[in-house]
Amino acid sequence: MTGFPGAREFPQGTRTAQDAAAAIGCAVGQIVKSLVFVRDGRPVLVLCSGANQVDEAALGLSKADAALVRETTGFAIGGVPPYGHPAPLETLVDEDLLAYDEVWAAAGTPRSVFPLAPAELVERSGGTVVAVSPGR
Ligand code: 5CA
Repeated sequence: MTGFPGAREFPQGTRTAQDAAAAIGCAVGQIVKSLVFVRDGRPVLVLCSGANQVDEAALGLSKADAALVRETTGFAIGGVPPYGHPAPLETLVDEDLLAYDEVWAAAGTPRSVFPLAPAELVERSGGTVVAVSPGR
């Protein structure tokens, strides 16, 4: 948990979006899930609201396994931050996150999260804003 301003540590754990929302006392939709998928053999990071599910078929994505998550982001599942990875990574940002003033993302561990404005999330991740469940 380094380099993420405002990061907070929760001993009870923030491994899942539900855990994080309960610890912080915010809506589950305000939690940023940093999920790694594969498309055309390349990793794609989806920054998804904790309230949503990525429609893998609609976006042409398949789930990465734990080893690829680690290799791609440098972090283990449960603590993957939305940016600050070893190499640039194609990134999609769930449009529903933009409805909030503040969202919270993992700060590199399963017990730490940090707050930021959604516009900052888009800017720092270099992500493209999309509907993660188009047609729903
Ligand atoms: N710290 C929390 C909130 S910021 C967090 O990291 N949530 S998360 O959603 O970004 O990370 C957990 C996600 O990792 C799960 O939703 C699931 O999609 C994925 N995951 C969990 N176990 C595995 C696994 N064995 N292989 C691949 N992905 C997994």
